[in-house]
Amino acid sequence: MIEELEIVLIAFGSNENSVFGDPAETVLKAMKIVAGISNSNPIFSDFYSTPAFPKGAGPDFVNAAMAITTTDTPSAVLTKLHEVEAMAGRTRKVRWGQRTLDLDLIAVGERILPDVQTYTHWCELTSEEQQSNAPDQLILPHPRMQDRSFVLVPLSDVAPHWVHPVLQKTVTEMRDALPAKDLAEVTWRGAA
Ligand code: PH2
Ligand code: MG
Ligand code: MG
Repeated sequence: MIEELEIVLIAFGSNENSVFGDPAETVLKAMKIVAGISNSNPIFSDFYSTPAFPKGAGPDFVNAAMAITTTDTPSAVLTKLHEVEAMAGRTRKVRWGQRTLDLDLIAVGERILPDVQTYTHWCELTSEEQQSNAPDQLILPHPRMQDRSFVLVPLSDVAPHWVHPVLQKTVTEMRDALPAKDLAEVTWRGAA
């Protein structure tokens, strides 16, 4: 049987030094490790500086993204990403607090997980509800990807034409639909 290679979109963020170095060194090292799990040539985004969300939540982040391919299940990929976070010394303390390394699984191919109803529930939470509720299962695509310039700007380097399976928009279209002030806050800081 020929297993299907699926595209995996991953977002990287750091706003605290880790055992890998400063935030940019931490993200780069993590990207190189993640590249090792790809079944084909991994694609690296450029690096961006972004103000912490929510406002005032800590130092600026370095954000980046990657597209890899895999035959692994989404949960196997997530386990690997958690292992890389642990290698960087990540401890899960405060949600949305300062973090040495955050790897977010944004999408796996066209998959909608666990199902459209659950996806839609998480997608439609108000911003207040989002602060106090975190899903205990993997939701794909990432329910907040369409709102976040620090995800969509790097992602548009690596997968501009990927189409969101529920919203039916490309990464570029989602990025360009964001408020101009959100996009202006994302500053290019160089190639990986
Ligand atoms: N990640 C968060 C919370 N806030 N802000 C920015 N700018 N970049 C991030 O990657 C980020 C954030 C939770 O993972
Ligand atoms: Mg995150
Ligand atoms: Mg995360």
